[in-house]
Amino acid sequence: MSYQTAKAAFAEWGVDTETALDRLTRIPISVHCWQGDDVVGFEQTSGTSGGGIQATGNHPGRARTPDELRADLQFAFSMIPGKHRLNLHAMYLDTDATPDRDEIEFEHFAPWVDWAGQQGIGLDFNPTFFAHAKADDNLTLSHPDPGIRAFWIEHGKRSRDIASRIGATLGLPCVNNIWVPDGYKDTPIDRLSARKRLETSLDTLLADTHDKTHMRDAVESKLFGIGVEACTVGSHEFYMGYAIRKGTLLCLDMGHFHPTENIADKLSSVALSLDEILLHVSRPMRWDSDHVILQSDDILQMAQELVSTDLLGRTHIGLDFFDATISRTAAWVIGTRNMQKALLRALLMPLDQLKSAEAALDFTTRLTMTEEFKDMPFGAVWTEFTTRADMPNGLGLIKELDRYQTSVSGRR
Ligand code: RNT
Ligand code: ZN
Repeated sequence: MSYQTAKAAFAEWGVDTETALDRLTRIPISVHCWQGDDVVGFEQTSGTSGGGIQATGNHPGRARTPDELRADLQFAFSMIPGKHRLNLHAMYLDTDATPDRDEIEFEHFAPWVDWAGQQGIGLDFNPTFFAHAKADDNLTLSHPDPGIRAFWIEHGKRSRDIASRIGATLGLPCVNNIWVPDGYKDTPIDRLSARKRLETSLDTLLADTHDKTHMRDAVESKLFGIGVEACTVGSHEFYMGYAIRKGTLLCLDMGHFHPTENIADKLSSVALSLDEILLHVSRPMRWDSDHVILQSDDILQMAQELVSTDLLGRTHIGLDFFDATISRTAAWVIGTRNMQKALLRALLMPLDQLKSAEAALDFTTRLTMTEEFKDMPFGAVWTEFTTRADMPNGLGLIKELDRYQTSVSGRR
């Protein structure tokens, strides 16, 4: 179907496809660096990611250096319409120096900032509280040993300084997201003390004031992880209370809740108590497996909530998935484009009519509309979006993804 025909079909429902396309172009998505190298990073040490995070698979072409990762990202961004962001983790430093986590400085990330400036994209940042000898107990900021806590507090402070300078240099606010793996494999006897230690460490770490136009703090909760099945110190309740009391952003990772929970449903509730939200859009399969996101109901509902609740202006959309069984660059492109497709579908919904039906308790019309709308020509509008950005679709996309993967894996 041609775009013009699709446009007319949506217009019949009172939906303007041009407005939707225009809004979609202006929604930045924070693409996570760690899909490109299986969450390994560029510290001069070996070892696995730890903290219950694990990328599985051995597909050829893992980025082994910052230059390779940047080349892969550049390719991925060239297949994703719009201007987006890169989400960097502290362990992805680019330097010949070998600073420990409590020694990192802005200079160690300068090549990333230069590159982002050249690309005209913003950066987000994350302290790395895993994949380190001092995190081997799966305890960092809540460790009973004050020396270990101090080490991680210093890492967190430095990460905030770096994130602030990144934001100031690029002229775009940098979200600095704190996730710690802290927890217990078996049932702890004193959960409260662990949570008090985490709270005190966070208070110290976040004590310095930073300009919000340069950097915003976020905290990420989790239900459980491999090795910390019995108790996660930074649970949802812990961080929801913390973020509300301290005025940080709350990060909702879609893999960090019970599988039957609807994460989209949480947005409007937390939005009443928080200024801004960070999302880690992910696809958990039975557990926090971080599969590449699809146009699944979970993602479509999340996008619909963002649009219908008018939360796009104060939600930072970050991605968090990693699959090493397929082309890593393709994973980025497919996942990010799926997030955009979900947003496009939401932007094309006749929301005013749906809201009116709901307000009138006319649930029959509401259901008829949502189900009839599933047959609308969303694909033709998406094709128009990519064509205007001079980017391929379908067979053309497969060819491009394959061409890059083949040349990359041949090279490495
Ligand atoms: C882990 C969290 C966290 C990480 C990244 C690498 O369960 O989701 O966000 O995936 O920091
Ligand atoms: Zn996450």
